[in-house]
Parts: sequence; C-alpha cells; structure tokens
Amino acid sequence: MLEEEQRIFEQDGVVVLRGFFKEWINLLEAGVNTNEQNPGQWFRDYTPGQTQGRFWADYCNWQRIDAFNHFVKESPAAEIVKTLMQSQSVRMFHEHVLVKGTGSSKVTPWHHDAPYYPVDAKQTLSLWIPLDPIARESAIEFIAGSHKWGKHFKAQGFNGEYYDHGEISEEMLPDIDNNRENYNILGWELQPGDAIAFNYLTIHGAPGNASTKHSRRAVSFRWLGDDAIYVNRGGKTSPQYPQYIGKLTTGDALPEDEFPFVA
Ligand SMILES: O=C(O)CCC(=O)C(=O)O
Repeated sequence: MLEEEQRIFEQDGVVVLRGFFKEWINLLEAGVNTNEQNPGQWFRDYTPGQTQGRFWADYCNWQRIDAFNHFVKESPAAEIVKTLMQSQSVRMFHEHVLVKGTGSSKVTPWHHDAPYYPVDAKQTLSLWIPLDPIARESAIEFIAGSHKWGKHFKAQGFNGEYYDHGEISEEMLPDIDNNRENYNILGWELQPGDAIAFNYLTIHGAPGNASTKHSRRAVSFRWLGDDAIYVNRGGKTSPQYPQYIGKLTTGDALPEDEFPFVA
C-alpha cells in the first residue's frame, strides 16, 4: 500500500493523497473553529482590518486543542507519513492552520519551509489537509523536484518581510512567477478528505482564494523522521520556541515533551 505515492513523494518531493482523510474532516473542522475562537500566542492576521477575504493562520496549538491532538494520535496520518518518509519513527513537529476567506486576493509567496525551522531531520513531511473543495485556480502549488536542488533559500514571512539569519548566507529565491514555464509546477483540484504530502525543502506557494462560495481552510500537520535535531538558524525562526534559545545548540536531540514520537 502507498507504494506509488511513496515513489512520487521521493521523486517530486510532493504527492497528492486522494480521499484518505474523509472521516476526519468533521473533527478537523471542529479544531479550526476552536482555534479561531481561542487563538494561540502565535496567531497571525495577514489581512488586518479586512473582514472580507481575510487570511489568518495559527500554529503550535495541537497539544491544547483536543481535536488536533486526537487527529495526531488516533488518525492514520502518522503511519501514512512513516511509509511515505520511509523512516523508522515519526515524531510530531507542529500543526499549522491556514484560512483564506472567500474571494481572498492574498497570495502565499513562493517559499520552502526548512529555512524557517529550528529543526532538521533526514526525513521531513508536511501533510496539508484542505477542509473545503478547492478549484485548480485557487490550489496550492509545488515545484516538482525542488527538494533535490540542494538549496536553502532565504526565509520570507507571508507578510513579505525577510528573516535575518545573522552570519548565515542565504540565496534569494528565483523569480518563479515570471518564469513559470521553466519549472514543473504541480497543483490539484482538491476535495475534503484529500491531502498533499510534501518535503520541507519543496518550494510551494498559493494564489488567493477565487471561490465566492467556500473559504479555503487547511491544516498542515508537520512531522519529522529519524535523527531529528535542533538547529540554531542564527536568528528568528518560525515557529520560534523561545524556551530553547540559549539552552539547546545545533545538533541537540529534540525534547520529547514538545516533539513526541507518534509512530
Ligand atoms: O496554505 C497556504 O497558503 C500555504 C501553506 C504552506 O506554506 C505550508 O503548509 O507550508
């Protein structure tokens, strides 16, 4: 099972999983509603002052929001991730809720996730799970094979600001939008129950939400494989984990209370 998906994940750094999470959508919707009503300390509104076409996000709440906690521990996700990553173990990094309201023109800029994170591992995987139908024109997109480019591009927040990583020299991402024909860009029309699995090094971005009917709600669950370590990026990371600054150094094992093994 999952042999073809595993092959594609390894080759392209991204694979679409059709219908795997149908029974889990109601639970995840409850989690997003709870999150919206009780935002966490890292809640972000990327369209401040806007009521229509809002884009908001939050993360690192899975241990306090029962629905997300239940999904992490009881759903088939961790075992699917283990097979796709071909790892001996799977540990939880964090979840990330990303909601674009109807008609949102807010674009998610092209980026890859590894340079934001204060962690690294041989195997990495985010499972991006949409809770609404998404047409191809509003779909998150990926550059096939970019996980094998051997690059770490400079991290840029969704508000456009670049991260300062001190002495570490980081290359700027190329201009993908004006040269789309030079890349193998993948994206899919999606239904609730589908998911997209991608490597932390795979470049991705998303247009606004052109739908006038549906919000574009998604929860991205992020996982780590064997030999996951803490990494000091020389400056701000996302998520930040201020409790580890000055306590952990690059190469240290990750604390198991924050990043438990789940498979
Ligand atoms: O949902 C989006 O617009 C972007 C998602 C993303 O960048 C991620 O899950 O890493």
